[in-house]
Amino acid sequence: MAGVLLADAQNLSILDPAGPPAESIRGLFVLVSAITFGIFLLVEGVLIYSLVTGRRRAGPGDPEPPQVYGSKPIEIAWTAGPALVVFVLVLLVGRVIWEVQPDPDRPPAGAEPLRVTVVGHQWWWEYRYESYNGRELGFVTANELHIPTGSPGTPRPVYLTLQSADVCHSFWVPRLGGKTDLLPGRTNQMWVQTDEPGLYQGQCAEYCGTQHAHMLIRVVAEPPAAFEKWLAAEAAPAADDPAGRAGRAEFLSLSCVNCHTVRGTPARGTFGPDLTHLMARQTLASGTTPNGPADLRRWVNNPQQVKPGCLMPAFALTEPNLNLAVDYLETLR
Ligand code: HEC
Ligand SMILES: [Cu+2]
Repeated sequence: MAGVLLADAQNLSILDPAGPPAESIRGLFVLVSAITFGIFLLVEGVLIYSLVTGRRRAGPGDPEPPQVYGSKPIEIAWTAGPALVVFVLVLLVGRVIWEVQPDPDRPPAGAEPLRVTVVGHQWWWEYRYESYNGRELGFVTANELHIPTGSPGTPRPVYLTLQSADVCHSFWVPRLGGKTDLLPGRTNQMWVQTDEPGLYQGQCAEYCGTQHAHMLIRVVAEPPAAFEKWLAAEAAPAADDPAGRAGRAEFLSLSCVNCHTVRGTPARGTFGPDLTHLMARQTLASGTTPNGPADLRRWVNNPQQVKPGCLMPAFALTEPNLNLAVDYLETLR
């Protein structure tokens, strides 16, 4: 099963943070758990003590334990105590919100961040690369978010602007940061940052329809030089590979162009993922299945078999036409 295969490297633990916002959240989780566990022990301790000392003794004519009717000190204690606890929790949470929320008036630490607009779609992710280090980017890609890693002393923050094209979604990569919703008609912000290269996985965390469970998030963190290389490759228009010419004519004659963009060709649809550098992605359909020639062919032949209910229909292409279209897609590196 594709799901199992892709779960190989999965580490979705908030207890293993890889950057500052996730560290703040773990700190809060541990502290709040400790406070509430302390309260639990206290309450259970008093309860057990009372049960033991106040229990009915054997033997006839046993006197009842002393009865207490109303007590000002106790009333004050159990009002002030919890109020104080809640007040402390509010302060702790307030500090963490301040730490994980980007504030336009508070410049980021370190270099001018990478800025990406994330648009949630049923059931895939659109990534609009806006700027990096103060440099305009202006290209769109899908489903695999690449970010640069920092190093001690040189943090490389990534600022995400979150929007939705349809219903509510939620962006959650536990090792990088907390859940932030993508809501129609509203723009949210979050930031992530890490010094550790690697693949960070996540999941849409707000039920958004049939294929919500196959709306996986993959964040590839790579050292700045490798990231620059990826940026340059992604920013370029699609390759014009002679091997794909016949396929390209076929692809452009199909309805694919109404939903997909291939930069540098007349295909300018925006309903589905940008396919300009499709083969640079490790997975198809938002982490649903690996990306290789056979998987790609299976997908184009009938996406409904791979991701039932997804918003790309099956086209019943003839064998030769299917081969041509897939040959072309394979040249989009
Ligand atoms: C009605 C709009 C529509 C049309 C027409 C359409 N697609 Fe799609 N396509 C989508 C959507 C939506 C997705 C994302 C599905 C998902 O992951 O849930 C998608 C996904 C894909 C993907 C996977 C992209 C990725 O990054 O995971 C490929 C490849 C693809 N389509 C190829 C094609 C080809 C080839 C055609 C023409 C034969 C085509 N599509 C026609 C809407 C469309
Ligand atoms: Cu979703």
